[in-house]
Amino acid sequence: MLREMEISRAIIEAYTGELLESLSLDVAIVGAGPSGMVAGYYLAKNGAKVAIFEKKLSIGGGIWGGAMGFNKIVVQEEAREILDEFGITYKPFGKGLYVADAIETATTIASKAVKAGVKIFNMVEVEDLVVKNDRVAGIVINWTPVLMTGLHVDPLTVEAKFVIDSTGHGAQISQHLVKRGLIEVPGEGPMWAEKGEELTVEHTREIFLGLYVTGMAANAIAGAPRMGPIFGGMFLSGRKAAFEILEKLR
Ligand code: 48F
Repeated sequence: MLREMEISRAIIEAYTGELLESLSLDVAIVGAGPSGMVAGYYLAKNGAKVAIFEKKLSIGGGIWGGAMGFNKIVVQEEAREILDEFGITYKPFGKGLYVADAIETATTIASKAVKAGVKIFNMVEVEDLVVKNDRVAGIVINWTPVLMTGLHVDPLTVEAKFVIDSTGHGAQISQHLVKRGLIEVPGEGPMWAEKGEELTVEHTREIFLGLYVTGMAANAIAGAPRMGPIFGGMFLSGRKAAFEILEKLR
């Protein structure tokens, strides 16, 4: 017999079990865009306890639309090995550029990350950071619809040894330290693809004890140029953050 109550119980038990299990993490990643999911994959694959919190219903961030809705992305030679690691198909285009399908890229990275052990909590917005003794020690979470509707509902907290701000262009998580006068975020500069790609990886780092930045958030922190629909820098940035954090966790 199909009992509605049993369906509800299955969902609630499975979800709350994973949420309880994720209340204390090695790494809490904020944002399920390319840099966050790639970081999560390498962290989980190498034994870290990691979860991604994504405010939207869908994962993938800026991957889906390619550019202007042409759902293809470009990846440069330096990051080809990451496409290979994930098993994403691509075609060469000119010298040192590869074109991949945006839908295949988003779904494959997400699938590999989840199968590596990353828990993804979608529809959960990170609204603040926990900071103790001058170190980021966790995240403050709430349901996205609660924040969208402006309901006065207090949040919950997840503790983490490291937090990664992978929230893209606005570096939304780092902004919580800006408003407390703890760091400065100049915001990203105008388009310059080559420089932007290079600087994204260079500026992927721990900007405050316990807080890493990846992808476009790393650009915003550094005032580096935006680069449009080329994604190699996002992938390399996620991988760099993962390996630096793994080293520190050891
Ligand atoms: O913007 P996004 O894709 O981040 P990224 O990894 O990649 C940037 C590229 O997609 C593209 C580009 C490069 O060529 O310019 O834009 O830097 O993904 C960021 C994710 O973070 C989520 C947001 O919904 C998106 O899916 N996000 C943002 N703020 C929060 C959040 C928050 N406060 N809590 C939870 N998720």
